[in-house]
Amino acid sequence: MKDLTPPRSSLDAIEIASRDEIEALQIERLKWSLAHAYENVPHYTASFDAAGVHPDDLTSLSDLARFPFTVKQDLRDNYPFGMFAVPRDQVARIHASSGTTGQPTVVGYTANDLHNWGIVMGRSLRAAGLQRGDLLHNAYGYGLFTGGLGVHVGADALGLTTVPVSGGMTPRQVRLIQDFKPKGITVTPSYALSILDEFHAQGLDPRESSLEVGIFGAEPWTNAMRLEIEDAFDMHAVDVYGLSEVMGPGVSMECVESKDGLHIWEDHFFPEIIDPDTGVPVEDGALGELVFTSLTKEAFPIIRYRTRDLTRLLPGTARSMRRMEKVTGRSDDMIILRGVNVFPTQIEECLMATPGLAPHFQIELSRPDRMDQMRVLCEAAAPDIGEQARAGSGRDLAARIKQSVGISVAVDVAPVGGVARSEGKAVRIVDRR
Ligand code: DLL
Repeated sequence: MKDLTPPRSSLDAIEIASRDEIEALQIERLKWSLAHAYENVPHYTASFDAAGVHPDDLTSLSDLARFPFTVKQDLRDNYPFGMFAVPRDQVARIHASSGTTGQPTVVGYTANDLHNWGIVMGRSLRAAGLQRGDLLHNAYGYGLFTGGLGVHVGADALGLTTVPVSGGMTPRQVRLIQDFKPKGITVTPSYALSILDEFHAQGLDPRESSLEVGIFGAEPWTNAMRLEIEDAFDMHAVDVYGLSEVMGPGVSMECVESKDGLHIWEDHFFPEIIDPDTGVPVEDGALGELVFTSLTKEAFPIIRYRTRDLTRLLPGTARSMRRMEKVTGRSDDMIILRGVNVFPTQIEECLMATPGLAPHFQIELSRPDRMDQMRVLCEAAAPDIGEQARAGSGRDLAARIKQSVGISVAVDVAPVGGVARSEGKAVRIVDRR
């Protein structure tokens, strides 16, 4: 793999500023953001008043802890535009969650917000090793989902040549990679695996492709998966994080030279980690729920938004801004199986360590006789692996899960192609309880 470290001279000054400079900017912007939300969004006026706090009460960054949280239900209650802080005709773009599980949540951006999104997402693509003039194959979905258009606005800001292919039509993905020779690909890690399979199906060697870096996010993935993908494509694999409520992709990004967690672009998004049960902020380094406050957003300011994502804050390394550890999972996706907490990423780690198995998997939960049961559906790594060998790999995986996670699960190893493929975010848990 090539060294893709961006020259230090190409970084924004704030990326390598001192902590004092960063904090001075944060406090100034935080005061603006709290006042902007309080004055323009009835929800924040009411919630601050109810908590007995006023934006003027904030004199230090730690004072933020006195302000109330915002949760997804608040967005639903204000559907569609009730959380906007500017008149509708100043909103340049709207995105929304799919709404398959309930009321969709709607977010908006002014032209200036889109400009700032370009700054943070462009910075993220640069941190991955891309520079002006490079070709990017963008396979995140375009549409109401923020992935496709969010990466796109960053690619424009950085001056890349973007192929806005979006998700799906996997044979065409491979064809365009072969023909256009992109340097970078932006895609969910699970869909990257589908593209990988398609390379093999077409008799092509993915290691011979032009790709030098993959920028993966929108769903949890492990370091074991990173190694698998890096080896399969002979390219770097780095992590990008974000969520619609806070902006979209480009809230935090891993640097290609360090691959040690994701630097949060703290000049636009202020992070906290809280104890999910008590809501009390914890020290940097401790595991908890990630909470974000936007510092510059005009159309949709967000104050202390509870992401439900579990991670910890770590000091800066390749950049001065703090890092977040790779997300373990969402608290919503935590399975409690007979008293043991389990995340799909733990199953992924065990799977990746088991020989003979492909990296695709799904977890099925059922309750046959009042006891919760977990079944892991995965598949053989190669078509010539027979039934007996598959059963053997299944036993291996079950033993590994028992040993490292502490739960007994059933494992089914299907022939190649037996696990449903994703074209975007993978569905890891099928709950039949
Ligand atoms: O998934 C934004 C995005 C698009 C990020 C493309 C990265 C790349 P939402 O659809 O609102 O936005 O989903 C946000 O996805 O709260 C996390 O639970 C999860 N997520 C996003 N990035 C990562 C990541 C986009 N790198 C939700 N690792 C978040 C783990 C992630 N989980």
